[in-house]
Amino acid sequence: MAFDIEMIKKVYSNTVERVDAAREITRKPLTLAEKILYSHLWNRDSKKAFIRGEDYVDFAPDRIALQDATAQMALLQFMQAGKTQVAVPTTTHCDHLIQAKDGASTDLQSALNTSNEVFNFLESVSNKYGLGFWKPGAGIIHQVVLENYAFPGGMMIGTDSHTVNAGGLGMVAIGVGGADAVDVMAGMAWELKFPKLIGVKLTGKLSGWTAPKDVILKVAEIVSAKGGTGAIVEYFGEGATSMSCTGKGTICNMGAEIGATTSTFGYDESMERYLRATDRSDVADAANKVKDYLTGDAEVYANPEAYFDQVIEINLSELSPLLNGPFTPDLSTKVGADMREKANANDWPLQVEWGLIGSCTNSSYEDLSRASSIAQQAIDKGLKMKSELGINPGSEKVRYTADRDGILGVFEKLDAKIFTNACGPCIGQWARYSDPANAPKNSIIHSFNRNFAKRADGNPNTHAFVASPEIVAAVAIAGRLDFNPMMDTLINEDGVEVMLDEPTGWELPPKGFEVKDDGYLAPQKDGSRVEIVVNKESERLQLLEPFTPLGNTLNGVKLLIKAHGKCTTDHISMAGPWLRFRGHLDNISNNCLIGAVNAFGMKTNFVKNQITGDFGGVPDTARVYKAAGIKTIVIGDHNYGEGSSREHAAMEPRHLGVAAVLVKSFARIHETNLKKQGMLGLTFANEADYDLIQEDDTFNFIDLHEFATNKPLILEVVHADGSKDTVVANHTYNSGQIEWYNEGSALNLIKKENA
Ligand code: MIC
Ligand code: SF4
Repeated sequence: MAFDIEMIKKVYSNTVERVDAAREITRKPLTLAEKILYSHLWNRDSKKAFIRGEDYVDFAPDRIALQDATAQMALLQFMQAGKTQVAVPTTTHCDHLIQAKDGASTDLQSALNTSNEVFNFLESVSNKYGLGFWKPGAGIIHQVVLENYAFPGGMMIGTDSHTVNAGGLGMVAIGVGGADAVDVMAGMAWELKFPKLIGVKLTGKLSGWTAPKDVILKVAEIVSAKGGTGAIVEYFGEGATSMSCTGKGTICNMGAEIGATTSTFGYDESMERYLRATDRSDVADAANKVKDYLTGDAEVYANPEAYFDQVIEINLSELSPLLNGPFTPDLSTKVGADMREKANANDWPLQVEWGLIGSCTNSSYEDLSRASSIAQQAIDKGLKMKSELGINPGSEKVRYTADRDGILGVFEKLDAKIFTNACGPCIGQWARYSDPANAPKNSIIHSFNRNFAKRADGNPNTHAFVASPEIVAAVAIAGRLDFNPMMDTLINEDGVEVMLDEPTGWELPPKGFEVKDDGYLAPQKDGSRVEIVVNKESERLQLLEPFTPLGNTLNGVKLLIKAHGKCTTDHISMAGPWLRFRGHLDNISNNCLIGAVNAFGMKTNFVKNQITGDFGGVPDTARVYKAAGIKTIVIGDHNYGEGSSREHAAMEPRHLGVAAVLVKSFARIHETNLKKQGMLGLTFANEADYDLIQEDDTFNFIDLHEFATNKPLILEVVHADGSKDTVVANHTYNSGQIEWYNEGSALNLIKKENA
C-alpha cells in the first residue's frame, strides 16, 4: 500500500488534542500553518508559545521524500549514521537523471543505460533501509507525492525545494538539504526556525485565460524572489476554495521561487475530490471528521491583519495572464502589448522557439487537458504551430490517463515531443544543442517554475519565460512572445483570420485515473541482508569521508571569489550535465561556483590565485589553496544560494577548503546546508562592507574562539597594501548548530552520539 491510513488517523487524533492545547497556550485563534506546526512538535508536552522568526523549534515530520539527484548524497550520509531502518516513512523518486531528447521511449532507455549504476544504488539502499522506491519513468517526485502520500494537516520534508508542492493538499511540506533528511530518517528531530506567517487572501474567481499559475506569478511580482524568506504563506478566501487541488499545488510549488519556507491551503472540497479521485477515500473520510482542524480558524481569516505578519490580497477576477522572466521568476509582465514594449526595450527575442508544458509545477490532468483544448484549436482552425512543443507529464498515472483520454494524442498531432515523466528540460536535462555554450540568442516559454540562466538547455542566451500551460500552448501556436490570445487574431493556413477561444478542461478525469504500472517498488521487510556495493573506481558514486573540524583559529584565509549579483544554487553547483556526479563529491566539486560571476573582472569561473598571481577556474584555484593548507572564503550578495535544496552547493566548497561564506543575505535552505556541513555561513552586519572586499584580501577571524549564539563574529580584512578593515559578521547559529561546527559537520555529531 502506498500510504498508511492508520498513521494518518493517528496524526489526526494528535492534531485535535494538540491544536486545542496550542490555542490555550497561545491564547488566540490559529492559522492553519500554526495548527500543523504545533501538532507536529517533537516535544509533545511543550507549553511554549513560540516567537515567529526567532525561536528554533524541533519538529516531528510524518514523511520524507527524496529524489535521485539529492538522494544519493542524503543516503550516502544516512549509511554512515549507523541505523538499520529509516525511522519515518520515506520514499525515493528517480526523476532528475533522465534526459529529454527524442521522446520518452528512447530517452528513458538511454537514462537507464547511462545511470543504471546510480539507480541500482538507490534501489538497493532503499530496499535495505526500508524506503519505498519509485523507478525511473514513474514520475516527478512532487506529482507522485501529491497523488499518493500528501494529506491535509500532515507535515513532510523532502530533499528538494519544490517539496512545498504538497501544500496544495493542505500539508506543511518543506524542502531541506539531505543532512536534514538524514536526521529525521535516523529518528531525530528536525529543527526549523518558527516561521513568520504571510496570509494571502484570494477574492473573486479565476476565469477565461487566467489560471492558478497566474496567482503565484503575481505573488512573485508583489513580494520578489526573496520576499517569502523565513515565512509560511497561507492562502485563504473564496478564491482559494474555488480552485482545484492541483491548481493549489502549482501555487504552493512556486512558493519556492519567492523563498517561502512553504505555502499551504486549508482543507476543502477540491482536496476531498482529489483524494477520492486518487483512490484515497479513506483519507478524505478521516479528514472530514476533523475538518475544522485542517484549516485556519474563522476569526483568523475574518481579520487576517491581526494574525499574520503580512497580508496580501489578490482579486482573482481582476487577474490577467502573466509571463515571468527572463532569468528570474519574479519579473512579471502582462501578456500582449506590455510584453511587446518590454521585450523591445530590453532586446528580448519576440520570436518563440519552444513551448514546454509540464514539470512538477504544472503537469496535472487539469493542466494537460486545458492546454490540449488550446492545442486542439490549432488543429480545428487550421493553424500551423509556429514554435515547437514539448510535454513532460508529471507521473505515469497522469500520462496513462491523459493518453487514454486522447489528450496526449492532440499534442502528438501537432508533432509535440512527449518526454519521459521526469524533470528533463526543467533541469538542464534537455539535449537541445550539441554546443549549448555557443548557441544562439532565443526565447522559449514554459510552464515550469525556474528560469535562471542556462537552466533548461545550458544556453546562456536562452530567454525563458514562465507562464500557465494554456498560455504556453497559445504562445507556442502564435510563435510570438507578445501574443495576447484574448485580443489578437492569427492567420491560418487558408489565409483566414481566426482567434483562439478560452481554454476548457477537466479538473479530474471524468473516467477516473488509470495506470498499468505506476513504477513503485516496496522495500523488503528485513533488508539486513541487502548488500550495497559502491565501486571504488566509480566516477558516479563515492563513499563519504568525514569532514575535519575547521577549528577555532582561522587566520590567513584567502578570498576565493567575490560573487557579483544573483548567485543561486544553479550558479554554485550547476545541474544539467553535472547531475551525473551528484553521488561523487570529489568529481562534482569540479563545478563548484563555476557559474558565479566574479566581482573582479565580471567573468564566470575566472579568479585570481593569490599564491601564484595566476588566474584560473574556481575549483582548480580552490584545489591549489587546499593543497597548500590554506583555507578560503566566499563573498556573496543578497539571497545567496536561492533555488535548490542541493547540499552539494555547501559540500563542494567545504570539500575544497572553503571555511566561510559571507554574504548580504542567504536563502534559508542553503544557509542551513552550510551549517550542517560544519562551515561558517555569515552575513554582513553592514551590507556596504561588501564593497570593502578586494581581490587580494586575506581574512583573520579575530574572535572565533568565542563563537557563541547571538554574538557577531569580527573579521579583520587585510588588503594587499597592508591596510586593514574590520568587518562585523552576523550569524544565526544556535548552540546545537555551533556544535555541528565544532564537530566538523552535523553528521559527525550524529555518529559520535550513536557510537
Ligand atoms: C531544482 O528544481 O532546482 C531541483 C533540481 O529539483 C533541486 C534539487 C536538486 O538540485 O537536485 C531543488 O529544487 O531542490
Ligand atoms: Fe524536477 Fe524541475 Fe520540479 Fe525541480 S522544479 S523537481 S527539476 S521538475
